[in-house]
Amino acid sequence: MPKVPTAWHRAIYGRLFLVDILDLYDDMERIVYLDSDILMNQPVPELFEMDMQGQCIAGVADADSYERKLTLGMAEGSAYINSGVLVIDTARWAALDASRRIIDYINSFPKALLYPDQDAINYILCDEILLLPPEYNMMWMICDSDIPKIMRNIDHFYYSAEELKHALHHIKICHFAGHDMWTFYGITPIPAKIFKKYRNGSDWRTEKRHFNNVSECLLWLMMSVKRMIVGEW
Ligand SMILES: [Mn+2]
Repeated sequence: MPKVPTAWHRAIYGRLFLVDILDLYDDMERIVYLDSDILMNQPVPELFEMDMQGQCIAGVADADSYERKLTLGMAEGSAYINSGVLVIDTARWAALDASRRIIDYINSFPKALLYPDQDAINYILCDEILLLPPEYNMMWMICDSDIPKIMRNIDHFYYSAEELKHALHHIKICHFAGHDMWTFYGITPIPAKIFKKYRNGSDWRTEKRHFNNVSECLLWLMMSVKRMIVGEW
């Protein structure tokens, strides 16, 4: 098991062992991995059927990709994807010995990696990544109707303004990365709406909001003020 930086739980490494574990039980050609902080807004059978074009994994470009590639010394044109939604070609993964190489990379890195599993997956499989359209992993930080602002925030090599706009209105998978969805309902309006839609249809619709610490509470208060200024969502 690789070392675990304090900000994370060792469960982040579970995705690295899926091919090895699941292959023991079945002859699986493809795995679709989903984080626990995502909401499925539409069925996605196409992820199991699409042409992987010979690549090992598919995913959506991460919001921090530009900075992470610089830090890891990756080529500017490489894809750097978020590891919360991954489509894995199991045969290719096994042929590349990906689990072992990714873990070795994490352990050999002198300092703790910021996003250990994600950084290592991208570094080791940099030539083996197929980009998915952004609607397959809409992270709250790019769920903003201000498209030029999003374009400044994410790596401009990946998606056009038209693709981002389309994704915003056709979200298939919504990812509440970095914040508990049940505390913040998403920082931005669109994820908040999606979260409320599913919460209101569930047994937890009357559940009260709870905070893990004072800073979460302060952040929520600041957001509430912003909501009062820009309008309720
Ligand atoms: Mn996540």
